[in-house]
Amino acid sequence: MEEQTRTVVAKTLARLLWSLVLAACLQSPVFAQTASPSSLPSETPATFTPVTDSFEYVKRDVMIPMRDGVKLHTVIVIPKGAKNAPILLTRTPYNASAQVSHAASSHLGPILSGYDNATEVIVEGGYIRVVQDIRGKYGSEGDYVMTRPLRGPLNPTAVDHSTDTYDTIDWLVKNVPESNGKVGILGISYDGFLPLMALVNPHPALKVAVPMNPMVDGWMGDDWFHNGAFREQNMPYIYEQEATRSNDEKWWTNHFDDYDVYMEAGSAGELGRRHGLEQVGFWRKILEHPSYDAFWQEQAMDRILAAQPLKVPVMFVDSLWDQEDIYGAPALYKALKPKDTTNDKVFLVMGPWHHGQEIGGGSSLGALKFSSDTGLYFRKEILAPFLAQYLKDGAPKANVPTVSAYETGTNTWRRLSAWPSGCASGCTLKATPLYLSPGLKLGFAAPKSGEAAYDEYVSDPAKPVPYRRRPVQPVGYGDGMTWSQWLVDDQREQSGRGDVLAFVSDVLTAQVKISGQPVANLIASTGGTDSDWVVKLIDVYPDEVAGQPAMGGYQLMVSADIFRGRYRESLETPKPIDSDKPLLYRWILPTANHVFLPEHRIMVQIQSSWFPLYDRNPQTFVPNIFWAKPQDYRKATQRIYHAAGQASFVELPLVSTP
Ligand code: PG9
Repeated sequence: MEEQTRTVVAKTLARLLWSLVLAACLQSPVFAQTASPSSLPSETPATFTPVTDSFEYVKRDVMIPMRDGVKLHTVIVIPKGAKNAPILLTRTPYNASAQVSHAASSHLGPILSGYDNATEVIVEGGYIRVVQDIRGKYGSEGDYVMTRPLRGPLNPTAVDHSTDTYDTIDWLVKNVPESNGKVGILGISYDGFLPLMALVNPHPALKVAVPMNPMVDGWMGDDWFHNGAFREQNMPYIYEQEATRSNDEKWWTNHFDDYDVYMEAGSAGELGRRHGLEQVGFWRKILEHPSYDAFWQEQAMDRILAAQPLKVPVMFVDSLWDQEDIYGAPALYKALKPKDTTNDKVFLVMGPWHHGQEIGGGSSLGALKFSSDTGLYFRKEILAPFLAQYLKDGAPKANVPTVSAYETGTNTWRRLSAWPSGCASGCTLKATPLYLSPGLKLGFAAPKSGEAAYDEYVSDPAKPVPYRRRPVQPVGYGDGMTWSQWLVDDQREQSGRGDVLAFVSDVLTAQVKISGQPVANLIASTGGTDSDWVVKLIDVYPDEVAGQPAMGGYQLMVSADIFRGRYRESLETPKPIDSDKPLLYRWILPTANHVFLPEHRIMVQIQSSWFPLYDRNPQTFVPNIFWAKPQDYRKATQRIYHAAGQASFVELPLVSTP
């Protein structure tokens, strides 16, 4: 028994000892780590520092304070070893970091290639590249307002883009020791509107500005409306731009064909309602301001800048087939050139491009082929020397004319001293009516009495004329997207429709050259009480084109626009139209610099919808088309008059050479 007791006691002690050893082991760090699978240490360091010694640039991310305390996120890319280098600034709502990190590369070129970066100009020029998020977007603090108006009635705060640019430039010249203290600002579209704001009370270090395809007047002819017709395919832009700071919320769709998306909802207001778009401020402002009231007039940049002293040399860049901002650049030139009494501050470039194409390949646009890379020509021969003249210490005066205008049709750059001027010397420019005539003819002879007075068509809002071949893609860029080419689409599709009138000239025996803005002058009646009118000036190619079979019979729009009939008497105050009464509708079409070649014909197409880029006019007068009800949309018989005393025509800016 004694023996047994001893054994039990020994076993109990041994067990106790073992438990103590085990407990001690479990508490030891080594044991604890291997025993718990959830505590496997992360292989990612708390912070990672890339090794960039071999890079040809240094990138600094900074937050620059504005006068109201808001800090704006700014990326500064400095070529390594730079000394006395000028700064090229772009301010953007489209993500500054993305604009300077297009590729993961140690070289400058790849990281800067992309939207808004005229890459070779920046890299070869040795510029310090600065890109800044505007207030309220991406990495910047503050509130976002769409194309934030200047301080004043539309902006009661103490800050706007002119003050933000001023404060930014002030900081840059004091805090970037590698710079020579000279700053240029450039950008495309929204980023082209922002350099316009920089010209209001400019910082003394701002030496030059290049607004490319700038948004200037959102109602007259840029992004939001054209002559009162609403560009509803831009609703997704407003949604994504304003729903969140970083454009994370994406517009949703339920059809492959945008034609169906916009038909299904009825009015633009209803489509917005179905997407919850009234939550965003700019959409509410659009709904409240369908007409050209003070809201639009007071933020039109051509009006604003015409009232400012001209201090900084500026080059406006226009794309002749700009599918987004076709109005802005020529309007700015027209408003500012008369103030340039020394003829050394206001310059204009017009190229055969879509929106922003000048910073990319410019050898073709859609089916059109130009015989050289017009984008490269712009960057190398115009933009680079122009920027250098004002920004680089000791650079020579650039050999850049006041106006560099690409002439489409002949595919030639023209160096001009003014715009519109037709040619460098020895030619005349005269507004000349090209008349619509009976039998769907077009010519320079005015209509005679006794001929048929009009042609007519039925415009049915239930079957609006598609502005391009269906299925209609949404607005967008990237693989497979052709939005940027729509202005050069073949118009044959439309000229064959019963609700489109196509007036055509005889085959030309001599060239017809136009330089400037054609004017649509329609005498028309509608069976409704409101109506849209679309006039398209078209170059019809010969039936067969040597070397370019696909261009045989091509119908190329050269200048075209829409006019909302309710604004016939006043752009500010819409009025119902008297039904079936021939009335004058006159509006200015976009700029062209085109030669209709011999063997070609000229065509004018007229229709009453351009859908779904533009919202449908219900053809019944309602106070606000955004809220038109399904029963308001009615068919109407449209008549286009071409009688003596009731002549309809397109006034061409015709160039004649002796
Ligand atoms: N066309 C675009 C835009 C400009 C200004 C306001 C809204 C949109 C753009 O390409 O930036």
